[in-house]
Amino acid sequence: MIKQIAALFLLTAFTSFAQTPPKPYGALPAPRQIAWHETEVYGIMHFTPTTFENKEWGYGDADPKLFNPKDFNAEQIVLAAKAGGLRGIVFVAKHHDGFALWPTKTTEYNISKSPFRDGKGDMVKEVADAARKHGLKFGVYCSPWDRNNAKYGTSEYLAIYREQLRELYTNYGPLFMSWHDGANGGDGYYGGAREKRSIDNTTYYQWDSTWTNLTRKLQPTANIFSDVGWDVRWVGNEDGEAAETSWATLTPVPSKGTNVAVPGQANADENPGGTRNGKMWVPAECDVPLRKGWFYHPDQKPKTPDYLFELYFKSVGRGAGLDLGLAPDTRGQLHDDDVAALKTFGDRVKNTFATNLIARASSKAVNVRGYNSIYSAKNILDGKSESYWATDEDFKTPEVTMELSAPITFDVISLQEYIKLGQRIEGFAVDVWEGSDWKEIHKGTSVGAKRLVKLPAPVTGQKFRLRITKSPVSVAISEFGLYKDAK
Ligand code: FUL
Repeated sequence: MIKQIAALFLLTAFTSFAQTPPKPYGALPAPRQIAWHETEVYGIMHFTPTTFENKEWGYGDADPKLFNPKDFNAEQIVLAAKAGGLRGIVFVAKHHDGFALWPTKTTEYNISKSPFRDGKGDMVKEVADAARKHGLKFGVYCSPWDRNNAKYGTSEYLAIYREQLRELYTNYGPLFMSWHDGANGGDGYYGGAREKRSIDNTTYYQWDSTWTNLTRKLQPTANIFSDVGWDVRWVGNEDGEAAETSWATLTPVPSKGTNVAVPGQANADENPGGTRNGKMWVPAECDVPLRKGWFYHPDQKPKTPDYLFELYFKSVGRGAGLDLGLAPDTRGQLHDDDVAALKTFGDRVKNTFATNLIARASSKAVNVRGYNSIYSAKNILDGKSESYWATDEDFKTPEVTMELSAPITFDVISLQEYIKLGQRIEGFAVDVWEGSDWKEIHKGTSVGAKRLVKLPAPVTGQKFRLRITKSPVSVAISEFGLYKDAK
C-alpha cells in the first residue's frame, strides 16, 4: 500500500513537472496587445475640410461650409478596406486643423456647422457603425495639436482636449486603438490670432495622467499608440517598414536635451527595431499612406499592390502592424484606383496564406518539453495559435525535421513564437534536404509575433529542417509554414 502511494505520488509529481510551461521571458503582452497583434493590418482614415482645400495640414481657418461630401459612404470605404485584408479602422476624428468630425460640445468648429447631413451628421458614428457592421475593429485619433482653437497653447486647452477624448471614449463603443501623435504646435489660426504657438511637450499634455485616468479607465481594450507606446509604438518612419531585426519590447529614451520620453520627444532612432529586453511590450506600428499624402490629392496615385505586398513583409512579417492611410476624395468615397489596389493586395495576401504546404508533414524534434505531448513539435503545423512546441530548459537551440510524402514548391516562410511567453528567439535558420545533405535556404534573426520571409526564388523539396540558432532561454514556437506567393 505504501509502495502504491509512493508510486502515485511520484507519478503525480512527474506529470505536474512535465506539464509546467516554460517560464515567461522578459516583458509580456497584455491581452489587448495580443488582440492587436492578431489585427495585423488596419487603416487610418483622414477626411476633414483639409481634403476640400487639397492640403496636407489644414491651417485651422477653413470655413466649415467647405466640408460637403455629398456622396459620403462609410460602407464603401469599409468594404474596400475589408477587401484589402484590413481588420480595423482608426478614424481621424480631429486632425491638426482642429475640425471635429463629431458634434462635440467642446468647440464650435465641428461637423454640425457644415452642410454634411444638414448639420446633423456624426461621421465618427457612421464610420464606427460601418466598421462594426462588416466585422472591422474601430479606433480613433484626436490630434492634440489644434490649429483652430483659440485656447491652444494656454493651460485651458488641456481640459478641452481631454473632454474631446472623453466624448470619443464614451459614445462610440469599445475601441481597439487610441492613436496619438507627437505634433506639437507651430503656426495656426488659433481663433483668429494667426500666429506661431510653441508648447513644451514634455509637460503640456500631461500624457501620463490622460492615459491613466481617461484612456485606461474608459477604454481598457484600446491600445495606446504613440512614439513611446504605452501599447504600440510608432516605427519611426512613415515608409511602412520595421527594422529587419525587430523587438516587440521598448525602453523609451528621451530625445537629446529633454528628460522625459513623451510623444514628440522620444529618441525615434530606437523605434524601428525596438529595444532587446526592453522594459515594456510595445510592438511597432508601421503607418504609411496608401497614396503619397495622408489626405486625398487628385494628382496622386495609390501604391501598387506589389509594393503593398512588399510592405506587408516588412511590417507584419517583422512582428509589427501595418496601418495604411485611407484618404476619401471630395465625394466622400475612396477613389476606384484605391479600391482596386486594396483588393488586389488583399487577394494576394489571402491566397498566398490560404494553404500551408507543410501542414501535413510528419515532424521529429530533438527535444519536447518533459516528453509531454502538449508541447509536441506537431503543434507548429496545426494552424492554431494557442498550441506551441516547447523545449526543456537546456534546449535553447533545438531543431525539428519535417517530412512530406511528396515534394512541394514554395517561396514564403512563416514563423511565429508563442508571444504570451515573451519574445525569446534571436536567430533561426531553415534548411532543405537535398538527397545527401542539408542546404540552408534562409537564416534570420528576431521572430516574435510573426516572421515572414520572401525567398528570392522558389524552392522545391520534401524534407525540411527548422533550426533555432540563438535564444537566451528554451523556445516556445506556435506556427511554422511554407507557402507559395499567389501573385
Ligand atoms: C502625423 C500627422 O502629422 C500626419 O498629418 C498624419 O496624421 C499622420 C498619420 O500622423 O503625426
